[in-house]
Amino acid sequence: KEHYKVLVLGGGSGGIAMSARMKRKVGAENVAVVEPSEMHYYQPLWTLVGAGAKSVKGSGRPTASVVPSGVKWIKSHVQEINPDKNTVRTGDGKEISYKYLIVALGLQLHYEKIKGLPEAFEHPGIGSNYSVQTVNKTWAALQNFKEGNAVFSFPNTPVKCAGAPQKIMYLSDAYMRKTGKRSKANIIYNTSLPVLFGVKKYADALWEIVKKRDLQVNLRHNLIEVRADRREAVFEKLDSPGETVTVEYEMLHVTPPMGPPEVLKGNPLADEAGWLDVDKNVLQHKRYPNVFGIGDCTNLPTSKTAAAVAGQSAVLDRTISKVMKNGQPDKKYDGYTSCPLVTSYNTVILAEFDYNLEPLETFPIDQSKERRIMYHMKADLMPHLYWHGLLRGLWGGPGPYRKLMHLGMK
Ligand code: FAD
Ligand code: UQ1
Repeated sequence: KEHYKVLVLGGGSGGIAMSARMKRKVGAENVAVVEPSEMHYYQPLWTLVGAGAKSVKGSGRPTASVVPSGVKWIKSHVQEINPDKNTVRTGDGKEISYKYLIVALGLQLHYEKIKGLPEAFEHPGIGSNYSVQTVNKTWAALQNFKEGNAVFSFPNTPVKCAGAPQKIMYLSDAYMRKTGKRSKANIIYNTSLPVLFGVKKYADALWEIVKKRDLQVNLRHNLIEVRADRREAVFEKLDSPGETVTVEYEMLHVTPPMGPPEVLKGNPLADEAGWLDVDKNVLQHKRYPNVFGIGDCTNLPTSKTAAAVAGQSAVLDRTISKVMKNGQPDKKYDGYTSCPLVTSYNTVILAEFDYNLEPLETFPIDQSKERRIMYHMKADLMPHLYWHGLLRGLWGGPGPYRKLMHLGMK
């Protein structure tokens, strides 16, 4: 039976960042990561891929190239976790034991929970930036748009990067203005949420943009069915049970319902809803002290993003150090998360906030204003920070820099 001092489940943003950090701590030969995918994707780029500003090819690199050298890559999926025995079973029947376990399994997309999906993606006019298979279909739908409704959905579940469903709307609006089609388009954002964005400061700025650009926002509208042959999308009105509205579309962007990874559901490591049950301050499991969690698979009450993963990786690194030395974890995660709200092909509102939904801005300027410099950060700087910083365990979020940049300022 294989044994590792540190076993990491999932080789996405959080799993690779922690593999790199654990390699430094305990040596590469004592670390393994279980990940079935041949390719690792920088998902934040897909917002720009869907709008034709970047290529999907540029968003992926072979998993083999991001697993830190010397760390064992177990190319299989986790089938079962047994935290009472400190073992994990993989899809190919292997049993692996561990001393410390880091769970970084991400979340699952549930296109199939919308009637008519995923088959509808075979038809024109429908796309989704949330998966590598469908992101180019967004760009195709946008380019082929002639006239009619362009509809954007937001599901009735937790999602990753809660800004992404509306970023593609702003980009589509900008594209249609550029190509002279805007006057023939109705742009509609149907969201399950009761708000446009969870943090008031940024929501206020976004409502201004929505008004100025004549974008129609319908709150508490949840996509339940796509009739691709008739180009119809059906929404349920969450505040009037039983009532639905059917919208004809020329273009439809779907943000799918999302949920916890299948292996966690019903597992002793999961909470009632199926998310990994961790302490929100130190990221240690609430009942199994040798188990830790990071990223989208956890029940941390903050917005699920790679920026949050960065902040969490620095805290978790410290927590594990303490636990390995039989000490008390001390460094606390403040819920830091960030969402670069792309509002056109050259502007971004850089939302950054914490557990209390209070803005926690890195730069000493008002980040709720649309800015070109922030677009460059998102499109040109962030990918490098991701591949060379976060994934190598060298980027723990902007916390330390924020303090520097605000020196001498309130
Ligand atoms: P992931 O990176 O998704 O990794 C999970 C890994 O677990 C995957 O590699 C998967 O293959 C693996 N896995 C799943 N099941 C199993 C199993 N049973 N066994 C083994 N392995 C398994 N974040 C930002 O900070 N800024 C942004 O601008 C931004 N924009 C986004 C735009 C889009 C369109 C999308 C889709 C996401 C965006 N994000 C953004 C969110 C960000 O990509 C995620 O929050 C981040 O990748 C989460 O990291 P993770 O490690 O928790 O999950
Ligand atoms: C960030 O750290 C990060 O992860 C690498 C992102 O994901 C792509 C982000 O989008 C953002 C905004 C951050 C935060 C970084 C700075 C410099 C504010």
